[in-house]
Amino acid sequence: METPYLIPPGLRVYAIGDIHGYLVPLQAMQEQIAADLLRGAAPERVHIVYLGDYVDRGPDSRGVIDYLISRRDRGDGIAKTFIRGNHDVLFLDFMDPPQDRPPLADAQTWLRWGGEETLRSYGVSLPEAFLPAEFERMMPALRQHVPSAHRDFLKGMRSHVIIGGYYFTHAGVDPLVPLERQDRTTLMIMREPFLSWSGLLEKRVVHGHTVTAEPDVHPHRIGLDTGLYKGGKLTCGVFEGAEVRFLQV
Ligand SMILES: [Mn+2]
Repeated sequence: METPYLIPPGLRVYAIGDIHGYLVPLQAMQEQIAADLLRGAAPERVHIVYLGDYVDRGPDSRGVIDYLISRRDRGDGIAKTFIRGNHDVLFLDFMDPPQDRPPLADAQTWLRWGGEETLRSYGVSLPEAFLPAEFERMMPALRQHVPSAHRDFLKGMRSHVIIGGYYFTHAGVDPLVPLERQDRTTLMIMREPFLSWSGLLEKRVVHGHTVTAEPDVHPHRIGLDTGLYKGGKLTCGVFEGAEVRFLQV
């Protein structure tokens, strides 16, 4: 289908969906990207966008963050953007509860949604029951166990990145609000009416967050969360000019 959305000439973008603490598929995906770059004519410039939800559910959130930091610091000439997912922000908020919200409710939500696995990966022991007193013990314990480089990495995450006709973010956008006025939280949790929107948007949105069996391609959006943590695959969208293709692990 003819698309009005284009990536600027000379640039190839790789966008990687939700990782959720699974280090091995992430490493395999980076190898696939490296191999992909060696096939055919090399692009002038490369940009890798990580779509967020690096932590929770899977067994090695700590290893994933370590690995992403090492990719970021490689000096390989590849631009990288790390988008913030709702899980990554729940993790940050557990360490430093925001002043304007009751911390316990958020903390309980986080632990129920896979935060326990993240705590375990950082060597924080879990109590039998999550009583308020236990939260007060775990929060500073986690702060001690998480290297400052990891916290700096998480604090450096972006809400979105615009590349040509594409808008990359974790969950989606509010289709009733102009792109330049999107709310940061909305970008991390949006489902409807964005997912079922009919018609085009200012830019084509590339996102994760909502699991589908295969890459979810529509005129206004492309979903790349193929449910790695539920036994599905890790998906990477490859964008060049008007072309879109996929790598999977
Ligand atoms: Mn998410």
